[in-house]
Amino acid sequence: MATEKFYNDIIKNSLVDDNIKNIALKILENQRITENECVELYRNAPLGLLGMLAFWVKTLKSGNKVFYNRNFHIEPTNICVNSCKFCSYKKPKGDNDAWELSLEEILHKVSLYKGSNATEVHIVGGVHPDRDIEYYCTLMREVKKILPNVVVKAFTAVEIDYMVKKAGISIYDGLKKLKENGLECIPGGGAEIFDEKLRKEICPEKTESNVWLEIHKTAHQLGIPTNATMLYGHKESYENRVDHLKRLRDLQDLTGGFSAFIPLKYRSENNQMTSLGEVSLTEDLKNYAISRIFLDNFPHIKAYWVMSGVETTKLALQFGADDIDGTVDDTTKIYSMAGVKTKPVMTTSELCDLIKSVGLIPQERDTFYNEI
Ligand code: V47
Ligand code: SF4
Repeated sequence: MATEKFYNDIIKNSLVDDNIKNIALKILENQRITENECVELYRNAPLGLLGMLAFWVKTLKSGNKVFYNRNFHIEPTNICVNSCKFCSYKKPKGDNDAWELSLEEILHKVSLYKGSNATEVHIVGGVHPDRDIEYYCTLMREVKKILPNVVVKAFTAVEIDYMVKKAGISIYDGLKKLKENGLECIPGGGAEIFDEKLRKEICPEKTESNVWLEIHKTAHQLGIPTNATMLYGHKESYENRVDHLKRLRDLQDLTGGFSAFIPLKYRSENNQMTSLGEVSLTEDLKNYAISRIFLDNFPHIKAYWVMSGVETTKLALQFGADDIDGTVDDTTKIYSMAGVKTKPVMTTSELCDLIKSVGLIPQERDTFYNEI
């Protein structure tokens, strides 16, 4: 292919050291890179080279297209049994900023989308101590009665872990029940960082890494597609990031059930880790690019515009991302409470303009990446 030769010539004639050059040529030839090579890219690869390679990998997977969807978010509650140190969202019961929507309030919000062309509802919240799997099954059934054609993408593995433990049932039985009651896709939250030592430090009560992975594996076995995230830019090392990505790549080799990987930058306002501050835009772009390169078996890398902001999202599309999530249309407090200023709603024409502004082609999709 002419483009491949063009890239090949650039790499061979570039001034980067031989180690990086060899890894780059491997990527260009569509070969999988190792964990050590991945750490080497994080440490020593020039950003421009990473962007070129990640864009090449993205192009092989999705051409010039960038995907978006028509979705809306519902956050039933921010009351949570856990106390993750990076979380600006969780509030104790009775706090002025705490909320717990009743079933009626949630269904009222859902009914506002009748006739709206929305294809997906994303339902995620805190792990509420008084709510159980029956409650969430009822919620999904009622949502489907109101919007039968809208796909229910709901509950992080952390919420699911709590539901099944509370019900005293296995992960398999719990997920089967959720599926029978309307669950069609599981979002990628709660993965944070898999390294056990660091996980204990930043989110001590949270679902353990192996349980998070087991829930996603079981979902895939039941035919429920899922996403995966990684919270980066806090206390993790490059080795921690690579370990996280490797565990995801290994599971994807086994099941093929992940649709998208979503890097989530740690946002620092109003939480117990505020003093850490935030990493730079350079670090964000490096992370998008390396995720795209290393996760060679993930079909999509999502730049979640609500989290990253519009300008970083545009840049992420040059560094391997091929999806920007959707209209979202919500108060999406998880980020606004952590200091993100982006107003969490975009029209489809604004999403398309964002994509076109960097010379790429917008493609509407449904939750399962069928083109619409
Ligand atoms: O798991 C919490 C993260 C996640 C902060 O699957 C924070 O399509 C940054 O997973 N700074 C939930 N991040 C959101 C999520 C998600 C969002 C959009 C789409 C999808 C998808 C998934 O938010 C949590 C946690 O990693 N988070 N606090 C913070 N201060
Ligand atoms: Fe609860 Fe999620 Fe916040 Fe952790 S990140 S405290 S699980 S709402």
